[in-house]
This record gives sequence, C-alpha cells and structure tokens, in this order.
Amino acid sequence: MRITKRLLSFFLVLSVSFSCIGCEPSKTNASTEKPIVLGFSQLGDESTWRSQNSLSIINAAQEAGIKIMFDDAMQNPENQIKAIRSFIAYKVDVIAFSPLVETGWDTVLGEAKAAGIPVIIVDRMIDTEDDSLYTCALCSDFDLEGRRAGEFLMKKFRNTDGPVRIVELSGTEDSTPAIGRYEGFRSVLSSDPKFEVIFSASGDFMRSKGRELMQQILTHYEAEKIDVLYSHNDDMTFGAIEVMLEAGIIPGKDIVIISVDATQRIIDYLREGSVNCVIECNPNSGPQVMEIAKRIVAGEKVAKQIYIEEQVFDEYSDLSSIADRGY
Ligand code: GYE
Repeated sequence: MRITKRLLSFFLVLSVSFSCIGCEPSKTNASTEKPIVLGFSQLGDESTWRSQNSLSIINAAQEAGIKIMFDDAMQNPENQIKAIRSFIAYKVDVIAFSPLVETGWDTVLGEAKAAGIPVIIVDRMIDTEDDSLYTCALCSDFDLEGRRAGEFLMKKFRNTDGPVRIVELSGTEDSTPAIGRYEGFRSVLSSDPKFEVIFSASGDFMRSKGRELMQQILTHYEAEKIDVLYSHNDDMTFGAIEVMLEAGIIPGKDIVIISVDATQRIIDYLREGSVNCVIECNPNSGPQVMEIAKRIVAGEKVAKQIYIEEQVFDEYSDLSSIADRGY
C-alpha cells in the first residue's frame, strides 16, 4: 500500500478494537481506559523507504492499540506545521513527526510545549537551540552511514593509486540524512587525497531526479573518468542505473556503486554484482515509536536520543544470510 494522498488532511486509524484480540482485559480497563491518541506528521512519500516507514508507523499503532492521526505533508514543511497545529487543536496525547528539513520548527514546537503535548522526533532530526522542545528523538545515525560508505571505498580501492573519481547524488538539501551522509563520507575519505568528489548535487531522494542527474553527469564527464557513484538512497540509485544501462555502462563493474537504504531490489542488485555496497537505513521504526509514546504517556523517563540499529551489506559480506527485506 502506498500512502500518496493527504486523505482529507488526516485519517484516523481506529485500532482500539483490534488491540484486545486474544487478550482478556480487566472489566475496568476495557470500558474506561481511553486509548492514546498520536498525531503523526509524515514528510511525504518520496521513496520506497518512506512508504515502508509510513506503513510501519500505521501498522504498529494499530497493533499497539494507539489511535493515530496520520498526515502526509507531501514534501512541504508548511504542511507539517499545519498538521502539527491541528494535532494541538485536537489535543492529541503525543505528537510525532519526521521533519523534512532541520530548521524552522521552533515556533510550532513551542506551541506544542505550551499546550503540554510531548513531541517525538522520528527519522530525521531538527536543529534547535532549545532541546526542551522535544521529549525524544528516534533517528538513524546518518553520519555513521556516510562514514560506512567511505570505509567501503577505502577497502575497495586499498590497492589502487588513484585518482578515484566519485560522483554523488545527495538527498534533500538541509535534511539530516543528506547532511550526515555527505559529511560522514568526507570525514573518512579526506585522509586520502586520491579520493576526489568531482560532482555532487541533490536528487531529493527521488528516482526521477536520480535519473536526471545521472544524465547530466554523463554529458559532462566521460564514463571512463567516473570510478564511483555514491547515492544517498536506493530510489536515486535505480534512476541512475537505468541511465547507465541505456549508455552501455555496466553498473557495479564499470562504475562502483554505493547506495543507502537497503530495499529488496537493491539487495538483488548487490547479489547480481550490479551494486557493490549497500548501507542499511532501517524504516521499520513504528513499534519503537509506539513504545516510546506509551512510556511518555505513562510518565516514564525516556532517553533523549535513540539511534536505530543498522548494518552494511557489501560485496565482501555473506549475502546468502540476508533475510527478505519485505519492501
Ligand atoms: O534514506 C530516503 C528517504 O530520511 C532516512 O529519506 C530517510 C531518507 C531515506 O527518502 O530514502
């Protein structure tokens, strides 16, 4: 299921009735305990990762017996601000949101704080001076992801003198994953001058833009002069691979490819040798978000920053042990 519409701003997943299947709630609980209401502002539906993340959130809410008001902001931070304001007006118990970009949230989060509604930041981070504006942030370590991409190249090209010429398709400008994947990558490679990033531009995490950028790259550089494609997500990688194939370039052989996310199709490419390294970014944060929401509502203390566990799959790994990704 792809969540593509704003669905009249929100849709309510009424999950209470399902949550007690197979359990025997006490009489008082069953009739008097009100379900937690969680307002979730999702930034959009730009990628396979994002669709899976939305599904994970909605399904986990249902399983946890949490009522969710889910809004898709369609890549527009203004829509996220509007959604958060509606959650405040509705007096939800908890607000969770995945911010498109890092800045611009202080005012609206100040309003949530004034209304006494706790906020969980999910996936991407915000940049603020005032960390009392959120209760907990559950994110990936994007800088680590970037460093892992760099470490793969260090290993792959350990016996080459260079130059190793890299083209980079980065994610949405000013978003935490684009910043971390850019900076982490460079922090590793800067120790060896043979690595040169000859092109870097934002493809907004979208397949269509990955395609366009790869076309642009091939009009400016001869394919023989490109050693590596580093793409900040799988969808952009898919677009770039299409262009390479059309140009007679063999992905994974003529150009070494590193991609981030680890969707099923990219793992298939890795197994075929069309991609060389995949940095996992885990979209299945739904169950953890629900657990955190429950603990916050119960008045328990939660850690301020929680990182989601992730790994690397590359041509040096045992690829037979990778379980089906499911997305
Ligand atoms: O890598 C990309 C998506 O914020 C981690 O956003 C997320 C990124 C993910 O569009 O595919």
